[in-house]
Amino acid sequence: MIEQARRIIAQAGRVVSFSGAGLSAESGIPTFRDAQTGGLWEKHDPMRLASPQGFAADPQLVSEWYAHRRRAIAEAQPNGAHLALSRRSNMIHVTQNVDDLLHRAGTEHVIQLHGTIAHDRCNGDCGFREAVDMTDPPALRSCPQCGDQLRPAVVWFGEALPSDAWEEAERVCSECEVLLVIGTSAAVYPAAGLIGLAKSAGAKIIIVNTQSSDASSLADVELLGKASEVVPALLDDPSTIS
Ligand code: BV8
Ligand code: ZN
Repeated sequence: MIEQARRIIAQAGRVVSFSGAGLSAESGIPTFRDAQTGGLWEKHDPMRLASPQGFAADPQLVSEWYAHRRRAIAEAQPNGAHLALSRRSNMIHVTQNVDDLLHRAGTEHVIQLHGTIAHDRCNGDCGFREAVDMTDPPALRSCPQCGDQLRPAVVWFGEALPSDAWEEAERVCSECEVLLVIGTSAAVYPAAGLIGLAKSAGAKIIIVNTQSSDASSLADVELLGKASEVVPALLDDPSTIS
């Protein structure tokens, strides 16, 4: 299987990666699914916390949850999969992850569909935005520009994706020859729709996941294994470097 995947990548010019929480799982960042089955916040539904309604109902709780995640991300290190992707300067990386591990691995061309947890922005529409210290994340605070509340610059459930990131992701996924899908349950939309878009545009779909997912039926090759092992084995092999 991995030989077949290497051949497909070796023959391709335009290779795009599409990733989810499974890419960062081995760096110690719990996936959304794991978040529902383990750890401090297990009694809170992540999709409830990651929503405008959740923030309106209890902004203190939501900002503490993001502070908790920011500290965990600051303590984490990019794993073998992030580093292997960063060594592919001719690849474009579309991710659902709000963590900064791809960037910290030195990866260029990262499109974050669901925003970044490393910034705060105004919850109103005055446009204020600033980077936060992830090792010492700020508590709930007001916007210095308009006095509304500041919130993480991530896309919450029920909110639209940033149009520039979405349009660029649609373009690169409809023009790629190979879409390397890493560590996603492919259950959140419109992001998951990019896999079908690439497939219908003629791309080969290679999936890396520890188990089958909603995207399995679209796979040309499905490699069941850990991202930090399979992705380097796939991309670092000289036969795939065109
Ligand atoms: C919107 C940021 C409308 C916040 C996130 C169509 C059909 C059904 C529902 C909808 C639909 N269209 C819209 C919806 C509603 C909703 C949605 O999709 N709901 C789902 C749950 C059914 N979508 C939205 O609300 C979107 N907005 O539609 O707005 C609109 C439009 C115009 C104008 C106004 C409004 C916004 C969605 C984005 C929400 N924000 N994150 C934060 O992080 O705090 S989503 C968040 O959850 C992540 O970003 C990611 O996208 C998702 C989690 O999925 P994964 O990353 O795949 O992680 P998961 O835990 O699920 O799975 C991990 C996978 O890794 C597993 O497969 C596992 O096997 C694998 N794995 C684990 N370990 C490893 C591994 N693989 C390899 N190696 C390992 N070691
Ligand atoms: Zn403001």
